[in-house]
Amino acid sequence: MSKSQELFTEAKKIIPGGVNSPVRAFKAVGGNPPFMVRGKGSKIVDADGKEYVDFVASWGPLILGHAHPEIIEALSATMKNGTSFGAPTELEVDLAKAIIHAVPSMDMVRLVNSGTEATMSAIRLARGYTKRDKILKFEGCYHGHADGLLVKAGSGAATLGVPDSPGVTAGLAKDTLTLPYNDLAKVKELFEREGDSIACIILEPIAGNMGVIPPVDGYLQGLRELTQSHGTLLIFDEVISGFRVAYGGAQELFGITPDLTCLGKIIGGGLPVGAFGGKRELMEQMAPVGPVYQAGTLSGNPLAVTAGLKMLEILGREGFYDALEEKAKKFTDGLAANVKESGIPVFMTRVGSIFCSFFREGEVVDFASAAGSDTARFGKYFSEMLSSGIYIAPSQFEAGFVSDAHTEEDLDKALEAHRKALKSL
Ligand code: KE4
Repeated sequence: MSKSQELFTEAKKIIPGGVNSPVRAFKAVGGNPPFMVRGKGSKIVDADGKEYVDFVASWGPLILGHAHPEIIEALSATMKNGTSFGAPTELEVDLAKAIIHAVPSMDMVRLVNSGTEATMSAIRLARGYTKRDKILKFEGCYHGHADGLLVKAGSGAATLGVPDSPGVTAGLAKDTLTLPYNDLAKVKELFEREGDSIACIILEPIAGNMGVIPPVDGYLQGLRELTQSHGTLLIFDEVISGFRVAYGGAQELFGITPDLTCLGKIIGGGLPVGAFGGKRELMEQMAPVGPVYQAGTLSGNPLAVTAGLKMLEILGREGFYDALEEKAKKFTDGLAANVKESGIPVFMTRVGSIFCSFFREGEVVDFASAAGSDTARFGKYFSEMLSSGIYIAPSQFEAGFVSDAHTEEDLDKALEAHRKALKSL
């Protein structure tokens, strides 16, 4: 028995499913998850000493790869002064400034500890501000595990086939309306009927939790116009896309200004963090200035803020995104060439350095079409890649991430493994 298997057996006795987040359990792809012990740059090493080229990047945060020296150095310096005060610090002001500078739709920002907290709080703010109860989300979008958002959710919920989790009361779920992603006509119909009772639309401007699905032309603009004309707030959940597809996120890439933005992952540089922000008029509804309550023991903690500050500083350097775009395009063009040569039906998507291969014929534009993928074939592909030392997300309904740390050699190795894996299907 491998060390990872031993650890997994032990873990399953005391942690549900042996994991602290369901998608890590490999249920969708079979087999046992390797337990990781260290990472450096583009590589991670498991408990049995096997090395992998990592395309999961801790589900997105590690756009610079593992254990980036400048981030480690900054953390070591901060740690010497203590780890948490539960009091305001200059570091939080600095990170707030950096975020607001990067995301012009934000006059103000509140730091929290996860993407879930960010979206949960943004929705509470939208309901408190508009005095409306209903929200609209889209099937297959995942915004964390707050009760009202576990309705037709993506990511692990879709992977495990529990998009509507038990424990979410009918009372809560009734206020969460859902429609297919990328179908503006359906949103128009809904808004004609009840737009004036909808507090907000929340969506991933680039869906990253049902695989990666870009918005179709005009979709985001259409949502912006509809919400504007009905007094509904538009919330962009940029927990994945924020600082990933551009320094200013998807809203910069597509030129659409939401009312509120949720962030996470990258802004914590690999430590627990989330944030939500928007126009001053909205954010000043938040306690202690306004009546909408939200709080957190470790919100804005010095370690996550230090890692996030350093990461944003590095991402802000000249040419970072151009270089990453070039690297990601070259890599996914290579994947596409392999697919063509193999004759296996795969629909590929990419926005910036996030990408996905849907194992199916035909286009994928929403959850229904994503769900038509051959998940058994994806499982076999996943296992082949893993045994070749390539670590990709253990689910068809997740994103792949190219990082600044991936070298030409890494990407060539991944392309060779990909070619071999396709041949085995
Ligand atoms: P967290 O609470 O996991 O920090 O963030 C929730 C969240 C919110 N919004 C978006 C767009 C997200 O993608 C996420 C979390 N992403 C998943 C993976 N796609 C996290 C991985 C996991 O659940 O273990």
